[in-house]
Amino acid sequence: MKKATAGRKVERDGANAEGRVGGDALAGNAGELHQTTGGEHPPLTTNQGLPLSDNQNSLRGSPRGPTLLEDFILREKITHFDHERIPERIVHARASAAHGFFELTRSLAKYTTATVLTEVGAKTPVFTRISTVAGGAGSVDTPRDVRGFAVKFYTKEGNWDLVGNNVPVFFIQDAIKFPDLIHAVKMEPDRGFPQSATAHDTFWDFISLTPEAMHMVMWIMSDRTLPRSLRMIEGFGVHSFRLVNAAGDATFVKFHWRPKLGLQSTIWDETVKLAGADPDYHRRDLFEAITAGNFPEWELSVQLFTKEEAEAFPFDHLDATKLVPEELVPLQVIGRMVLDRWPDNFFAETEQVAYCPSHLVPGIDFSNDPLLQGRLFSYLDTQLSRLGTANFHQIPINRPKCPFANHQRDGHMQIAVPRGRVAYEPNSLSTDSPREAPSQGFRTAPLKESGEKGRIRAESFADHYSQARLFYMSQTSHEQAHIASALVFELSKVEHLHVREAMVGHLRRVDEALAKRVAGGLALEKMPAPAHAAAPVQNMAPSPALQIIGKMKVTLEGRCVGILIADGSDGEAVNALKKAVLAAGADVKVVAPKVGGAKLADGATMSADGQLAGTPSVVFDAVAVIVSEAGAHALAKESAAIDFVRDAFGHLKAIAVDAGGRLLLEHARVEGDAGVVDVGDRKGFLSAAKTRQWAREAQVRTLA
Ligand code: HDD
Repeated sequence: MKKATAGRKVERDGANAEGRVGGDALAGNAGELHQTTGGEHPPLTTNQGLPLSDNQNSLRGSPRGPTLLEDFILREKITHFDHERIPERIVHARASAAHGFFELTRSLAKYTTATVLTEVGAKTPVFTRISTVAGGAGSVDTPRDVRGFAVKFYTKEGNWDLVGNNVPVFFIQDAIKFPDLIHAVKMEPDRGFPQSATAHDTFWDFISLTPEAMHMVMWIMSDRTLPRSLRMIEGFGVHSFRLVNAAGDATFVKFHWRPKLGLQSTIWDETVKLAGADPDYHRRDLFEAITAGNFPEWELSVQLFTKEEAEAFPFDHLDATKLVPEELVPLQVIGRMVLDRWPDNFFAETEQVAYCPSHLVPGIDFSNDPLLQGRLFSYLDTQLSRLGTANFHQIPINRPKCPFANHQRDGHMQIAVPRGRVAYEPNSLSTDSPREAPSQGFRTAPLKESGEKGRIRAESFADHYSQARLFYMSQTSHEQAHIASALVFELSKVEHLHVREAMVGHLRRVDEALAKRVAGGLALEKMPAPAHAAAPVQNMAPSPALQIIGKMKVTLEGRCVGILIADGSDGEAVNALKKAVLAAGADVKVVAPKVGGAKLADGATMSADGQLAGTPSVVFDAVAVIVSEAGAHALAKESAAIDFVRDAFGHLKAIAVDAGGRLLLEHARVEGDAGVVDVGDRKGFLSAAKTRQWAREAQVRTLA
């Protein structure tokens, strides 16, 4: 009979045969064969520091008997595991984040005392989290959704959180509507779907009854909510804030982040397919860029205006559904943000980071925007619920990098060990306890208030359509078509006819032609009456700065080209193209039917970065097909290869082909146009790849 040693630890080197009996040898230690060897591994311990001798087997009454309650090691491990999750954010649960720095290039000393905005050349550490809004933490990266753009500046004077979005306006004017808005957009409560989508009844029902949302609706129906990369989105502080100088004078300010790589979006069909091809598309893209040293960068700009200037605007800038056109108040670039370090741990940093619009520094102050005022309460309250303690500021990602001291004490998870007798202020018993600092401390900039107390919406907030119209009218014709088509798509998912009609009624106030296109796309029998407008709709001068196409940078920098190869491909042609694309600043990935690679015409093997079935062309900005005639015939039988070229064409991408590649296009019934270029014409391909083939769109889909 074997010795009763089944539960005993097997030696790491596997030499001790004594313990290798029964389940121990089979289940317990099979994985050990693959553990790394060498290096200095510290002993595995419990949370109390007790070294473990066995992490594979729980304590059992006999080798095949019950597990014992005595097994405190098992219980500690499982208990901790059971408590691993904290409540996910009610909005903005899905996100990616990175560390970096903000460098000031132009001083705003005339307007503010905030050193982060006055010390040119100083680098302030930041942690930036970019999120979707509606989906849960495990939802895909690419729904049609607004992106949150939250930056924590660890300044010398405390943490400043600029918690914005990639859209400069918001759905509602008053924070009291926020829970309704979010309940409307989230999964419908009786059925639990759709996840992360506005295309459903409750969202559009709420919107159709909320005219102030129309401006933001234009933005979310545009391709702004379908970003190509998180590195290619803009960010906005949305609200007006105030900068306060040493004399106590206040100037209104709006903050804008502009991506160095230019603004770029995908198109709807591409986005839908991306969600299946790679649910982590944006996270992977950001991770790969940062780990490769291609650090994403944004310029920070401000719009500055006085109270008197604001009074002359044809809208109220305290209303978060309004933007200040940059043609009216130009942007001034004041610095840059570079994200150069991926977090070490997703939970500890990206999940536990706690942003609050109420985190600001001396020299920056709030405005009376009623949405902002409500946010000042909501975020702190949310962090208490999410992180479970008022001591969340002690978590490393949230801790200010400047000294901080006060008399707040105790509470759950208190990490600090305050010394001394005194925990109050004023006091006469201590010589070194923290005291208020009148000269350097935060001061609220004075503002005279007068008027009637009450639940009253200012009359200056009544114009809900003029800027919606401004946005729509400022777009190129391609972008207008995308907005109209997005509205048709979304409203087609709405079951209630009266909601569809109500929305078209609103669109009639934005632009009659747009309303007609959407009504046509929905096949409405008759045109609904225009919605009531509480204020006359103004015709504002178009603002080209609101476009995407106009702002797309003609570049391959930060983009990626996919080259499809197969057995028999011309390796020289592939390498020459690779070299040219890399020189233009883009990344290159080779796709082949098998990930191990393909046997080239010269007999050499070229390895692949992706398998064709799992690497569709949607993940690339432009593609090339370099295959032999036999290769083309073989690929013609693969739907993944046909989809590869058809989608690249349908998504308006440049395609480089050799003779075999052209053959595959023929099989896919892709006729070709100016964006389909011979692989030898590298200059032609690079120039086509730097943009989209907009002229092709009418050929490949019917837009509203
Ligand atoms: Fe909010 C999170 C941006 C209005 C209440 N919001 C959150 C985040 C961003 C924004 C980027 C994620 C922060 C992170 O990465 O952790 N929110 C905005 C913008 C708004 C806005 C730009 C309008 C201009 N939010 C808004 C209102 C309320 C909230 C009016 C409530 C009255 N937002 C929250 C929240 C969240 C949040 C529930 C969820 C998680 C969190 O705060 O930390 O408190």
